[in-house]
Amino acid sequence: MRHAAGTCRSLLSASVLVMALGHRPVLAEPPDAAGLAARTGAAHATLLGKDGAPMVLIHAGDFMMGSHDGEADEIPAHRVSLEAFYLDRDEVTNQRFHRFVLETGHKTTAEKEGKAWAYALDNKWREVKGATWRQPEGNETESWPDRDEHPVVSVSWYDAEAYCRWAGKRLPTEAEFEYALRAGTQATYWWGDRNPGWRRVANIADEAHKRTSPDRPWPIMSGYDDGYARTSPVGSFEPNPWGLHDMTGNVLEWTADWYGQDYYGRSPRHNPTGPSDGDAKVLRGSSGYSEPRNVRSATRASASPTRRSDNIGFRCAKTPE
Ligand SMILES: [Ca+2]
Ligand SMILES: [Ca+2]
Repeated sequence: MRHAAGTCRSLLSASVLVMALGHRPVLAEPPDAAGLAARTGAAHATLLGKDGAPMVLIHAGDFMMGSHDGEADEIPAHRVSLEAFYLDRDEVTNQRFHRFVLETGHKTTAEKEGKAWAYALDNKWREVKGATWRQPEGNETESWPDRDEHPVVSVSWYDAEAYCRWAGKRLPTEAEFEYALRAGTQATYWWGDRNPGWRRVANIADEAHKRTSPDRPWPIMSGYDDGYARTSPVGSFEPNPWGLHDMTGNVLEWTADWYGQDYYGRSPRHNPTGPSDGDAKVLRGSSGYSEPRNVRSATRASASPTRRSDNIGFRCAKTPE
């Protein structure tokens, strides 16, 4: 396992400490959660979106984005400053997405085209006929009932963007996602540089995944057992230092930005929003199928905005009014 941010960590320790002390996330809860609202600041409760999902206020600040020694598209590590924003505490669930579909009649890309990608039990990625957010594996791979609290998957970027717009929100930018994922940390992962061991920090490719897919061709976080071979209910794991769940792992998440492999070399310092156009949108945060190297905080992924598969979901952001 490589430690992508090791060299810059010591140089940045002072500023990271300042950032950590200066960022006290405020959890915005529904008005009926009066006790919690009173403790954390009731003024933020009105900023909830139409979907009622709890949002965390991420304070303005700056951080080092990318890495010095990761993949080519993560270089150079560069300082980025951001305005404050709200971010959903959790990935959008099937239950919330269902309500959106009932209210709007939205048809997902997978439903319109009759197929989606899934990781089948024979350790192969394939396009599965009939696979949609309602049945991410179609009839070809394992399925189980009662996924209301699991993250919605098999949704394209267009589906994710439509949901966030309906909810009065927007997709986070790539920079916002990495800032919120790192939550003041500069280590390889938000929990540190090492295998999490006994700590339950994220649903990633682990011993549970290996048990159901023993022939999988890529490495797992050896010895770490999060208990889930595929998706897990949102919020099943320890939150990161800013109170956000599943920023690492469970499902990859769509961001607003177009993907540019060399974008970090020309990114503006303040509120970067990605290239003006492109062929692929940025996915961040890794999934339950992700090997250790791809679980790193700096890891970038991308896909066509029409891509949908059983390891891709999203959460929404909102600009304070
Ligand atoms: Ca797992
Ligand atoms: Ca995630």
